Amino acid sequence: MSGINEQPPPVSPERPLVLAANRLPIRRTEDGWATSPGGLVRALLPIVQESKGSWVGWTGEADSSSEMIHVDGIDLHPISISDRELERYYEGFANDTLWPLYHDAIRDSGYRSEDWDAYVDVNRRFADRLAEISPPGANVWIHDYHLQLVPMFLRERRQDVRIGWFNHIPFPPLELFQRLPWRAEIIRGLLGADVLGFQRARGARNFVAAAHQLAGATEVADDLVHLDDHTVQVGHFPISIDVDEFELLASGRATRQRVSQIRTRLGDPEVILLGVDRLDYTKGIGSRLRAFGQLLDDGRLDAERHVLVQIATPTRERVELYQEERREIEQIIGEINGRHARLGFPAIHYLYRMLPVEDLIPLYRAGDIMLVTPFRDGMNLVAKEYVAAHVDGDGVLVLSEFTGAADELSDALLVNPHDEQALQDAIVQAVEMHRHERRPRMEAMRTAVADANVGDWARSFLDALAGA
Ligand code: GDG
Repeated sequence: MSGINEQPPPVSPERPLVLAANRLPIRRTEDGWATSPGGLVRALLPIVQESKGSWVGWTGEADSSSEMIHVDGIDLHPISISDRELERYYEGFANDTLWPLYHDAIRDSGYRSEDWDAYVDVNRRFADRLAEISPPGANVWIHDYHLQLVPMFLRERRQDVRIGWFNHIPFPPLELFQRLPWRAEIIRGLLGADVLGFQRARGARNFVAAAHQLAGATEVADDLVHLDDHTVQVGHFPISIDVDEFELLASGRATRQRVSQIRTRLGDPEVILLGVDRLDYTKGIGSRLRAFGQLLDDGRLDAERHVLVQIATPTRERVELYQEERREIEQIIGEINGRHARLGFPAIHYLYRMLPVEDLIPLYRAGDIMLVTPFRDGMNLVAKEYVAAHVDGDGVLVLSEFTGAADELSDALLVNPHDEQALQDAIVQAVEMHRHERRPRMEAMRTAVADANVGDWARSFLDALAGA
């Protein structure tokens, strides 16, 4: 986390940082609660701790108590959400309406007014809690598409706090966004903020166009929009990972030993191809598997020499579209293994579970080729983690053009995942790439990732907020 301590902090005990996100950064343990791991949490927790701030969010359990929890030196304020509200606000409006729409409508969205009503109620509950617990003059930083009405609701109650909002997922072009029956309400909700942050410049541009068209906001300067005596800064702040942490974990002796164990267990193939994703239909897992299967069918790859490891992390398992996606992926894997596996040696090694990070990092290092092929992705941290973990300076990243990461990682093999032939050709190109080409590409990507740490990302957003 270089960068955080080099200049005066944009937040301080006089102007503490209050965070709001759908989920609190905690998980239940035998003795109570512990903070959950992850680069974002590790980057933000020290800033909250040092500024004596707090965090507002849902515990992950329905109808949980809203009594404050104190963990690792910070105050956590749980928002109680009922099972019915989870169905409507979270699984319904956030994940069945907004998620597909914001990811290029690659699945149809459901538009149900009872889901919208629950979204409004839960957003108001977040804003009320923030209004109650935020110290005078606090910096309030709201995260993601679950909470787009919170900026407006909070501004109605507290004009003394600075309000920032960051979108972890894409913000769609106007032609898609305007399908949403509650489009103007969402735009007005967001315009309650002082700073609106997006992963990519095009997300910021899409928002400005929607704010102009749907709410009559005017663009008064390059990154400033104005509505009803209030000016909002709109910018892009590409998120990153804790690069030092990944490099450190990837360089250890234990990791090197695990890498050679993995190769042996996989039957010492010439090339290990790897996919690591939440099992989400936006991630393009099925297309990638089909491309690999077709290459085996056509003899362009050979299951004895080339194996694919696919880690799929369970996610949103109660949502029907996710259940369907899982069935489809498992069927494709079954068919490919049925045709190409040998006894004891599947062509595709598939794990449907969340691995501990100590197991994930050796896999990244063992992966000669990383396949990151979403149809649309706000950023995609897996791509950056793979690059950071390749301290050996080798490895090839096949990366979808439709990820935020493609803006920074132009030395990856960039591919259009909708184009089956292009996807197959990119995989073959990665397999055949000579080390004289692989190494300079990886070096350029490692420089790009090392130049922007998650701490720098947090700092740049908070600097913008402090200047608002
Ligand atoms: C959203 C946006 C944006 C995955 N499997 C395991 C595991 N993971 C970790 C990875 C990575 C994270 O999960 C996934 O992050 P992504 O960025 O790839 O994707 P989303 O979950 O969709 O995240 C995305 C992000 O927010 C941040 O703004 O980049 O665009 O959609 O960190 O390492 N971790 C462990 N075991 C696993 O099996 N330990």
